[in-house]
Amino acid sequence: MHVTLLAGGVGGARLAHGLDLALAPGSATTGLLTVVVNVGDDVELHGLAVSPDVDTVVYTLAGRGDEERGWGLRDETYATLTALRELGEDTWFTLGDRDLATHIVRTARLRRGEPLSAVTAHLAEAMGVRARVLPVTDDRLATLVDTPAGRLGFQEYFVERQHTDTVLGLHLDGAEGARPAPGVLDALTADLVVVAPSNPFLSIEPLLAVAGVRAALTAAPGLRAAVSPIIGGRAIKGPAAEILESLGHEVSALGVARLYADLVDVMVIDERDGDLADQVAGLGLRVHVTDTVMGGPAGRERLARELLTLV
Ligand code: FO1
Repeated sequence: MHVTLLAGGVGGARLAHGLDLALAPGSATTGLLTVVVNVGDDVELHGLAVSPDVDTVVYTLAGRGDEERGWGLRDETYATLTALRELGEDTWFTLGDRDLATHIVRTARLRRGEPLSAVTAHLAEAMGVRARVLPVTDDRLATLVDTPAGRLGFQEYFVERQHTDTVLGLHLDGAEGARPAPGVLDALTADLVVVAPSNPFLSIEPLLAVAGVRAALTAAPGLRAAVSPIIGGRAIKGPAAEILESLGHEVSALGVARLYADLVDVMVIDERDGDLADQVAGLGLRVHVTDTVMGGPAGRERLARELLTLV
């Protein structure tokens, strides 16, 4: 079976890990997993090209991610960051020593003219990742966040200011000219395309904004499912609930289902939201109600296996 996951950072990476385990050689359903990842949160720091969502997916699939934080590498040290601080650099973005090696390699290869997709393939292979990890575009695409304090860069909003500003709107800088990276549109012809329980505005919208992606998902020949990132009116992680609210949407799995109603066939909602199932079905969607909280690898694999049975 061919499965494609549209993913942002932490939530996307956890489901990617579950799907990778569920499709592994020797399992009941073997297959190829492609993860198409957001790059709207990419940022240049200390002269280095950092792709946080791409790295979160790669590190998690490699089994090297810091599971507690959800991002970065496990067992990190911070000698370089300390030295940078002593040299007067801003160090609000926590870059570990080993993580910095990733950004050094990425920056060097990009400078030599390699596209981000090729660099990502190299990094994923070097870390022993079986799945194909594709940044949605090799072109520049930057998510900018409009707030009462003005327009902020994504990581300025998310990490430096700890997503405390009210989000009034989003601007996807470069989206008009961004073309899908090689393999992205083809990946949407998979047997199953899953929209991860990532932030619909910060993580999924930048994927859909790349030329041809929304149309390819709308016309996808396989089964399309989305997993709600909102459970019981709250997000597991991050500001999804606050952004739904400030942009005028209902803060619930139903509110998320309304955003995706024209793009997917099945909406997967948590058992705590079972009372919303009829209203979600009323949007013309199939509804699958289950435990969507992915704790450790076993929970991720269980949810992934349930997704595979939807096909
Ligand atoms: N998120 C934080 O909240 N604080 C950080 O200091 C931080 C550092 C960081 C370093 C490398 C990396 O790959 C991700 C990192 N993240 C950090 C997560 C990152 O900001 C993601 O873009 C968001 O979680 C949105 O997906």
